[in-house]
Amino acid sequence: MAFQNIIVETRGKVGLVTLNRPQALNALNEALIAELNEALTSFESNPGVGCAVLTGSEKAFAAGADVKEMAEKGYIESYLGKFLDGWTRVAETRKPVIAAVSGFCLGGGLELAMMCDLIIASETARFALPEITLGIMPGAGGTQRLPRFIGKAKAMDLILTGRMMDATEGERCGLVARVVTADKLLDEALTAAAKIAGYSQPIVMMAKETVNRAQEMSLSEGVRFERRLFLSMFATEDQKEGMQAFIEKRKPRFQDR
Ligand code: DAK
Repeated sequence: MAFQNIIVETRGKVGLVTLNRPQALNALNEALIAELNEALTSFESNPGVGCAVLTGSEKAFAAGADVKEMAEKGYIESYLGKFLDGWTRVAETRKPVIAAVSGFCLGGGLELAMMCDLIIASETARFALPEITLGIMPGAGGTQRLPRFIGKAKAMDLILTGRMMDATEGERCGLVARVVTADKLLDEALTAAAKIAGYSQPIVMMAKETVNRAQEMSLSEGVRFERRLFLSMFATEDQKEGMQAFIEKRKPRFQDR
């Protein structure tokens, strides 16, 4: 597929998607989301890719869903036409996805970043859910995911006022995993992704799935789920290799089985 709105590359075992609508600060229109989903699907089915990085430009990760595309939509037309369908693909990705965020990360852009597994931000990153200023509220998981990241008080603050939060505040309240200078952002994200991609792929995927279950389950059910998957890892060759390599003081050679 030839992409018009994103750039797709692989760097070793890392799949890299760069949102590329500079004229609209990477506003997310239907065509871009379809292309992103296509790229993620190709990474999922490629055994040579172990982790993905999703990034934008220095000025904007994404300034939200495309307001110009949305403005004239009506309810029945939107409902019947599955308007804005396909936005959950990132959250359904089984391999890890890192969001590398610089500049504006607003509305649907922040919702997209929160569907990734971790956010690495440059000092220039600005986060907001400004939908309230447009006469709507977040509609791609923002009201549900943001409080899980940063708690109810701060989520209410952001969602009801529409204000922007900088990277330092984002890291302090748990939205952002790491903050780096703008020139280091992509390197930092690619290095983290390469590290993840160098581990056993099924084990990484199980670890991701288990952490995500923590959002959906009670503690005791989650711990039980963890125990089941943990024990299953002793049926893998990679567990044998990982532990043997430790004992022999060498680097493990994981085979993804
Ligand atoms: N949509 C369309 N175009 C946008 C845009 C957006 N979200 N953000 C920026 N642009 C365009 C601007 O219109 C401008 O285009 P021209 O006028 O040059 O043609 C160009 O990008 C540069 O923007 P500015 O001239 O405004 O640049 P500034 O540096 O002055 O300001 C800004 C940057 C980010 C503060 C400003 O552009 C801004 O406030 N943008 C809008 C931010 C916003 O309100 N975002 C939230 C949109 S609502 C759902 C899925 C998703 C959603 C909902 C439901 N489902 C699955 C159900 C999401 C909704 C949203 O995200």
